[in-house]
Amino acid sequence: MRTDPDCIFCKIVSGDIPCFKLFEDSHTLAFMDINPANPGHVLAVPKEHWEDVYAIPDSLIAATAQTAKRIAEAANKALHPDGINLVQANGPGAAQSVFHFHLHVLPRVKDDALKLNWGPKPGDIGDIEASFEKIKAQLG
Ligand code: DGP
Repeated sequence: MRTDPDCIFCKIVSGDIPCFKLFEDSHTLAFMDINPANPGHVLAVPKEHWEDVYAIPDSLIAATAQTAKRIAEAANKALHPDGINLVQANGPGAAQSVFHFHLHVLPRVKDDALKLNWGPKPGDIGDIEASFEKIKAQLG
């Protein structure tokens, strides 16, 4: 299995570091986040070490998403939050701090003022189209 001896999540997967383990299957693990943004904050990870969304194989991101869905359903029933965000960071600019792919399952309380909420406002159509053209060109 792909692993990194310096990775904190690999150490959790191997059992070298304890966690509040909620769920495990052959490819994924879900455990409580040690720095919760809100009560009930959970992380779903692939057991293999893949740094981010660019590196992780399709099958493993799918398996991790399925685990996150299972956790979100359980947290919704157990905690009755006002909502749940699934959040995932890639790179320091997106505030990724652990470079082992993970999905945050983040229960929300109305008006909890987490910085995640950017407050929708209309974009510039020219800017939107310019980004659209660049990304579309990469998709082929
Ligand atoms: P991110 O910043 O998106 O890479 O999120 C990393 C999360 O990992 C952050 O919310 C805190 C959590 N975390 C870091 N170290 C540990 C740990 O040792 N145990 C647990 N359970 N969570 C950790």
